[in-house]
Amino acid sequence: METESHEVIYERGATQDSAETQEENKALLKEINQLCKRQDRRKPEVIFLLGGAGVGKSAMVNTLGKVIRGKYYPKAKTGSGNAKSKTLTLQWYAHCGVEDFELQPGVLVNFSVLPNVLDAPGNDNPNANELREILEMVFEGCIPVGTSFDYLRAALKRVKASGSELSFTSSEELKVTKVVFVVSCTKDFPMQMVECLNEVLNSYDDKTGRQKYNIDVLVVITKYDLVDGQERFRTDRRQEQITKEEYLEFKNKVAKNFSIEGAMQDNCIEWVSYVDGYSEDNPFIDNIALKFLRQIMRPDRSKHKMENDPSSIAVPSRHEVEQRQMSGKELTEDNHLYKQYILIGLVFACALIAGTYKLVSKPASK
Ligand SMILES: Nc1nc2c(ncn2[C@@H]2O[C@H](COP(=O)(O)OP(=O)(O)OP(=O)(O)O)[C@@H](O)[C@H]2O)c(=O)[nH]1
Ligand SMILES: [Mg+2]
Repeated sequence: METESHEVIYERGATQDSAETQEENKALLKEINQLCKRQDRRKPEVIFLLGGAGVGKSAMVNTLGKVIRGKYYPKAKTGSGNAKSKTLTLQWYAHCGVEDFELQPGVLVNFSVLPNVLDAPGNDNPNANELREILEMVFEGCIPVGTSFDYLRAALKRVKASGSELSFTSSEELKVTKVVFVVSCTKDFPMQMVECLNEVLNSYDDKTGRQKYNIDVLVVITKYDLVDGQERFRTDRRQEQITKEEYLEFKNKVAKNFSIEGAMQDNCIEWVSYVDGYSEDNPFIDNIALKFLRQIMRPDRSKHKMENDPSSIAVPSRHEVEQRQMSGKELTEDNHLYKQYILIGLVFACALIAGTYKLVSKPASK
């Protein structure tokens, strides 16, 4: 009897929550629509999903598409979640994979500025140098969509062995503006990947002294439904679940390694995806994805707004410094020569004066 009444209370609570969340979701969609219409939003963000294999990057793309179009229609292939990557090539999902004919009429007016998403294969044990090079190439928009990552890694090894460099051209459209670092709370924290990302993002231009990339990072912790007590999401719970304590420990690692302690709300999102077989409408999942879109599209998320400021500290490049040192050396060498010539000239002049004096003074003494 007692159990029955508990269930009734839980159900009622869940329904009330769900209705409220549905209302909130409608308001969120309106807000995103306003963000799309802003004068200063001329171009879509380019989001790069970075993370290990099977953490749920492709499932994220499908979930974003679902909340925009209103229907779950998976375009990105998802895997089994084990170490072998399901996504094999660099994938591009313009406007989160949504086409304008799929939109519900009147919901999003200026949808062409919704983020474009780059999804790549995950790698749990990356070679640090290789990952740094690949990240730089992705950020600069140098890897054509569809490129196999196995091919890319092999090509990098080949050129390194031959002492040459890969030649590539950069595409403005593909240049990354935001990195979404995807970590699954059911997997180990990818410490090495975070270090590589930080190294690349902190690198600076030799000429201007500015950071090379104006890229903002947002962390997404996926598979939050697998944490004890998160039944409202009702997704694929056949996977290994974790306790609240284990989750908190993982979340602390995220905060520490990304240095976002005290600013978690703005920089980290607890995420649940729609997945194949568990794609029935769930306002709680929609709510997470809509809040993510709002966060990504917020105009104040830009890392530094001075990117168009032409002024910079005038520091000579290493080449220029070497040239200056060379010419300085030549100057001092020239100086030495010059002094030597004067000295020799003086000696000659003295000898000449002495000789003339002797000549002049001889007859006088006779
Ligand atoms: N329970 C649960 N399962 C999820 C979630 N997101 C993804 N999955 C499952 O995790 C597995 C891997 O998901 P993918 O989206 O293919 O992962 P990925 O990061 O794209 O992996 P690669 O492309 O292989 O690098 C699939 O079986 C998904 O169904 C989630 O939020 N909750
Ligand atoms: Mg994938």
